[in-house]
Amino acid sequence: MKTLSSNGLPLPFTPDLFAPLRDSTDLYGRPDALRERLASDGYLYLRGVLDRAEVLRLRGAYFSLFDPAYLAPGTTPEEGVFSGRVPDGLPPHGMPGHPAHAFVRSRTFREFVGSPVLAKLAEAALGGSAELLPRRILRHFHRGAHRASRAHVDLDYLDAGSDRLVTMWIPGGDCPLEAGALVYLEGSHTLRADEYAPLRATSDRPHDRRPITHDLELLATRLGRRWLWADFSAGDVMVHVPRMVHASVDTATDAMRLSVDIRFLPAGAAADPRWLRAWSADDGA
Ligand SMILES: O=C(O)CCC(=O)C(=O)O
Repeated sequence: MKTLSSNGLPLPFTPDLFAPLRDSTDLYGRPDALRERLASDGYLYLRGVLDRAEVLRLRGAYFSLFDPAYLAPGTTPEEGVFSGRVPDGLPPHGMPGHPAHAFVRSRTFREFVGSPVLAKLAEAALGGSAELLPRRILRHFHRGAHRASRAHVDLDYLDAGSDRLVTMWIPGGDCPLEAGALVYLEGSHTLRADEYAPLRATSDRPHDRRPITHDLELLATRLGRRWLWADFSAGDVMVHVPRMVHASVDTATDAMRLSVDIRFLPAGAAADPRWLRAWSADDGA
């Protein structure tokens, strides 16, 4: 049995705790069917929606912004393989001065997230015209950091606007589970917040009430639900609803984990004002 971890806590990869995501790629291009599936499952797992080469170009453009010492000798920025050494003086991820901060403000990134393919998918998911929120997050983790996203629902971060939003999570390269993939708690979009509220007592960030917990095994066991997973490839797109509980596992591969997450609202719906500015890791949102 393999054991994963999330934020440094062990997470056994067992059938009690894990099950595969349902693949909805066959519904692609059928907006009504996609919307129905999103409502029933809380997520859509769509393979190969984006051009793989375009995603890898984005990956290469990002990793080429770093000191080459960050990348393993003989590898390309597109591969994004960690050398095992974080360059001296690199600011914390996403803070001003870190490449991710400039990258989310770049034309390359703007064009990527502004893809008509994503806009069309958002329209299908929302059932009408959609607007992309300006706060777009680039996440990047490397092996050994023992850092991942804690279990949470997006609504706890976006509760000052309409709840009629959808999130897209886009792996910036191949992202098998061990590379630090996103995992979804099955059927969790139908849970009431008070059903998982007691789990908030077990948190490595007690000062922050938004994450539910960093203990993914505890959450799954207490709620009797499994974490849904996939080995993602460059070009895949996940769509999820704002009450779906999700998290990620620690990166255990040499290839670094890169992803983009973006949110869409129905055109004209009230947007949370914190999401109307470009993302910075210190923006508190
Ligand atoms: O990429 C991650 O680890 C977290 C992403 C996320 O929470 C989201 O897309 O809503």
